[in-house]
Amino acid sequence: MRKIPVYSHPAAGWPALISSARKLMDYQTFLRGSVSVLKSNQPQGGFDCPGCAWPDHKSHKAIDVCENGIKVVASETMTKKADAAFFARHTVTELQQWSGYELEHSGRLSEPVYYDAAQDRYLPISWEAAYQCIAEQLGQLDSPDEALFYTSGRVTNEPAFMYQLFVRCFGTNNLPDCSNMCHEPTSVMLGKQLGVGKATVRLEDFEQAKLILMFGQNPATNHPRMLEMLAHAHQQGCCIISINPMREQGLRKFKNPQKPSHMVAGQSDDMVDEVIQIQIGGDAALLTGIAKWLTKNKRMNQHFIHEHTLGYEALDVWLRQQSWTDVERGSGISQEQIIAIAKLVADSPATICTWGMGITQHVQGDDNVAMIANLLLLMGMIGIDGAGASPVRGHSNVQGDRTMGIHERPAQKLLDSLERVFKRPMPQEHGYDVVTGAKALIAGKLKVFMSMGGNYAVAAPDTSAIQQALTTTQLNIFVGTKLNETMLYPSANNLIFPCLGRTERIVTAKGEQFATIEDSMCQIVPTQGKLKPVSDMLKSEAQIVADIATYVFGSGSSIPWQAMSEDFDIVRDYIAQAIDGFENFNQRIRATERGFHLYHPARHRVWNTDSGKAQFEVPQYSITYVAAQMTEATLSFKDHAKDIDNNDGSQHNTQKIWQLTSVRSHDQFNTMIFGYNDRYRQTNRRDVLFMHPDEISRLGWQKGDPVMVTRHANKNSSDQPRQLGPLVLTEMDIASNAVAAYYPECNDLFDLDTHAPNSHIPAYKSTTVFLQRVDVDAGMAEPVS
Ligand SMILES: Nc1nc2c(c(=O)[nH]1)N[C@H]1C(S)=C(S)[C@@H](COP(=O)(O)OP(=O)(O)OC[C@H]3O[C@@H](n4cnc5c(=O)[nH]c(N)nc54)[C@H](O)[C@@H]3O)O[C@H]1N2
Ligand SMILES: Nc1nc2c(c(=O)[nH]1)N[C@H]1C(S)=C(S)[C@@H](COP(=O)(O)OP(=O)(O)OC[C@H]3O[C@@H](n4cnc5c(=O)[nH]c(N)nc54)[C@H](O)[C@@H]3O)O[C@H]1N2
Ligand SMILES: [Mo]
Repeated sequence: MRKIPVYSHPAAGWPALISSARKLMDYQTFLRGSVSVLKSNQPQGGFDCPGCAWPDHKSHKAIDVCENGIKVVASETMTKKADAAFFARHTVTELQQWSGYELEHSGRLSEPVYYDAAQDRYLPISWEAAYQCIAEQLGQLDSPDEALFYTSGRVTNEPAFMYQLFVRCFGTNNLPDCSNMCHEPTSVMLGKQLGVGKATVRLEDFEQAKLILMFGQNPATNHPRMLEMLAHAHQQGCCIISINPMREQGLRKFKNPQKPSHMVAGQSDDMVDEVIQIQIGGDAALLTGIAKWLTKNKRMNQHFIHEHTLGYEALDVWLRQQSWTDVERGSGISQEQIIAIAKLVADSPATICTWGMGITQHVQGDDNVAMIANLLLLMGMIGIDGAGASPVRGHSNVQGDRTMGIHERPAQKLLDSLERVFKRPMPQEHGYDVVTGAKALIAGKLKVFMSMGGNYAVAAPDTSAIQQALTTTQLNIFVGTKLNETMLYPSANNLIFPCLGRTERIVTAKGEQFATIEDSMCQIVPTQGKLKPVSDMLKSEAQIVADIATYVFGSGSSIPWQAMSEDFDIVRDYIAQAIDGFENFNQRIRATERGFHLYHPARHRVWNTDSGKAQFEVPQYSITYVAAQMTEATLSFKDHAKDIDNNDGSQHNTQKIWQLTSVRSHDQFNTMIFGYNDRYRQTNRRDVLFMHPDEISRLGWQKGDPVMVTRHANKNSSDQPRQLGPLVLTEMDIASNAVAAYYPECNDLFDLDTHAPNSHIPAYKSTTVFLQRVDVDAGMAEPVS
């Protein structure tokens, strides 16, 4: 019996758009916003939406926008400014107390500022004085490896290429990026198994697919434009299965803004045929069960396996060793149900697997991706129409940034071609990623931190420790559009540079420039902002990189930094020489309205792997890893139970161990909190803990109860137990051992030592916690309405 009230309004559609329009009004930028939205994701001189990385449909519908794209655009186009007057009104100590929502609504960063410790305030500084300071501080380092250069995935290709070039010319590969926290297991494992760490599908494949397995994704909130594709596929008879511990309401019904019958007559499409409510961290076990049945019953594609792959025998041996008991225990799904999915897979002539953070952000994230790739290879589902791997990237250009060389572990080929094109040695030693970089920061090994966009400390685990570490460096440089909590823990020299956003015009001495991005399906797309910049003191990211490079290397550098920043064609000519697949970049990007598709060898069954074949991988972790973690945590909890102040009076209630996952709400873009309403999950606050109503009553608790969440110390380090709360207990149709909270407020529950082995992705989607109901009526904040 499900007691959860079901969200009965369809996802997207006019209600969604109207709600966004109201948001735009709130942002006092309706006009600016609507002008820019109408140009977003449109051919000819529009900008690529700075929201998610889902591709644009080739038919260029009149308005190819979504509610969340509108919010992201509204956030960027707001006219309110966090300017000198704003910083004069608020000390940094005061701003440290502000929520993500309040910081987001403080407005656009609009002039360069530095931290003045005496006044505890940010004060204006000239660009020249700031660059001078950077050149001095970088010049004083004992080694270039004492500096860390982070990137977030909104940065377009041209500035990203210049930035990695600057960092490497400076002498380090310390180039972590948000990818390290996002689809890194995808990049690492698909790279190893298929030769390219990117999607093998194109949008057209969704029109021909017969089965879509969607793992760990909430597209109604995070990739709304994907819904239209899913609805279309579904209408054509494609079976869609969502594998998710949560029954995400936004997927149940979908109103298509492109369909008059939906917008006017109130009809809607059902999106998924079935939700497999898997246990958190249970995907590898589920995929093992499916693969086990397929191989045992010889329903795999033997011809493809023989022709194109290596490693089948080892996988087959391993699959035989896995018992159905373990498969069921690891996934929380019955053998019968798993076999039913396996039969669908066996019978489908064209299967796509799509996945998001529910797959990657686990200790077993690498294994999860490997098992998805294994499944596709078993069935020969790579290199045919309507089939393939569809990792769905987050930030609009996170994939492009990596292609441009933002990578702490660059391929030798990239370093060699940079050396050839720029005629200088490139650093060979691999650099720090997000996790190892944060640990080096905390250990005091880094003296300079630079952030090209993003909110490093808040997005990473161990937020407080990273914030404290940032106060101990010699120099921090933040290039961003909005103030955030990473910028509020200043070091001796601390600079914030405001930059132009995607929607704004980049006008240089050479005229108006357009940039490019790469979407989640390897399409290189032009993007050109159309709005007047919110302040005339903003610079483009390319300009900022060029200026820093000029101050650091002197104006006699053989690399024409300034010319590149003034004329993006020059950058593109270098990219064409240095990066595979970009030959004749300038011509090709102008040849068609929507850019071009990068050559993807695996789509053509060309395997750029070590062996020259596609490779099966055997998982590294036991498929009962999560269940074992829970048993271990239960035992260690019992040891400590007597120390715990159980206000509830009932031992039983607190002895259960839960898996906690962290998710995004409908009103945020990562750490940028637009509002408090999570429409499809029906909550108006962010301090919530989602739990199944049956579990709530089993505990004898009630919805609305304040609950403390405690995580055990990581036994592999000198870690301390971590607590979060009180959170408001909230009903959700979620798997029985699972609870969920919002990212990033829960990030101090996660530690830098718990991550996947190869990709180092933090385990944001699974950590064992125990819960205590507390009695803090007096202390609970009122929900925000
Ligand atoms: N509006 C909006 N759009 C966004 C973003 C945003 O914050 N707001 N962020 C962007 C970014 S950077 C990214 S990476 C994407 C993220 O997009 P998604 O991957 O959709 O993001 P999440 O909300 O983190 O989590 C996805 C789902 O994983 C499920 N899940 C949790 N644990 C497990 C598990 O063990 N197994 C399975 N199968 N599922 C699990 C959760 O229930 C949730 O439905 O969205 C991008 N687009
Ligand atoms: N617990 C938990 N933690 C997570 C996740 C999770 O699911 N759970 N998800 C992870 C994922 S998938 C990701 S991608 C990371 C995100 O990590 P980040 O990419 O670091 O975080 P964002 O919140 O996207 O960054 C927001 C900031 O980017 C700046 N910005 C916005 N637009 C621009 C621009 O055009 N140019 C520049 N230079 N700056 C700009 C603004 O100043 C803004 O404050 O978080 C990760 N952390
Ligand atoms: Mo992401």
